[in-house]
Amino acid sequence: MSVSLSPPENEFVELIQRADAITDGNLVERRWNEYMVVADTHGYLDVSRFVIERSLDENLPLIFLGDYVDRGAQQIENLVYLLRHKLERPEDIILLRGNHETVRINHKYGFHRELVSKYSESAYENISKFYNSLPVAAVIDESDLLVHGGPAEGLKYVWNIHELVQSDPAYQELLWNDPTGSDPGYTPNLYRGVCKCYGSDAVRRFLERNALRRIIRGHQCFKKGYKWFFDSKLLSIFSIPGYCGNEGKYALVSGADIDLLDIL
Ligand SMILES: [Mn+2]
Repeated sequence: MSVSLSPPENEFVELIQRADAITDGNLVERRWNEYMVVADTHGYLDVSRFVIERSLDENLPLIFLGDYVDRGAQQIENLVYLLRHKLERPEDIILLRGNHETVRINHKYGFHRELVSKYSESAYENISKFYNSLPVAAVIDESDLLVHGGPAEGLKYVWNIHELVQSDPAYQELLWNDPTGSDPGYTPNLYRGVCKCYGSDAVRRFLERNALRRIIRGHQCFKKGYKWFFDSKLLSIFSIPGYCGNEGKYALVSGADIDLLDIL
């Protein structure tokens, strides 16, 4: 696509409204045997380009785990790029919501400032409405749960995600929670100051109750660009290389197998 990634305000707002109108709902389900998973991109357009081009070359569907804006140098461009591709391939691209797809966090980490300096406050109002239409989780092939943060303490069954609204604690925890090796259940997330940490028992019980195989999530930077937890029941991925002196990875999932591959 050669169209500008920095369109005039009316075109930008129209793009957001078109993306809002094709919402996948809170929980997306797909029957994919082979697919790509990409974690945080945070305004790093090169990362998004790399994986979208790879998915086109290999004719694979792909799912992004959220956090498209804040922090990086090309936040508007990254969002525009991803939404254009989502509109071109609505069935084959899933954009989940991350904790940075929220108004409060955009005010703190830069996207609100970038957007209103280029466009206007009313353009940003379209964004905040659009965020609420993004799915918070996906179940692929009735086996894998994909989510930005991880399982939530109050969430018993995956299908309960359909009924959640943004203000529900479980909805927030899906976006914010982190894994921990130090306690098997749910504990306060002292590092973030919000939401919870989940341990091995919390994950095992959630997977068993929902007859799922594993969880794939983003939200945290690890040196190798990924980290396995809890006997390979949970995979954490980070896709921006060099963000914290780390490698950037995406996952290529093929049935029960997962390959972790370099970005850029
Ligand atoms: Mn995050």
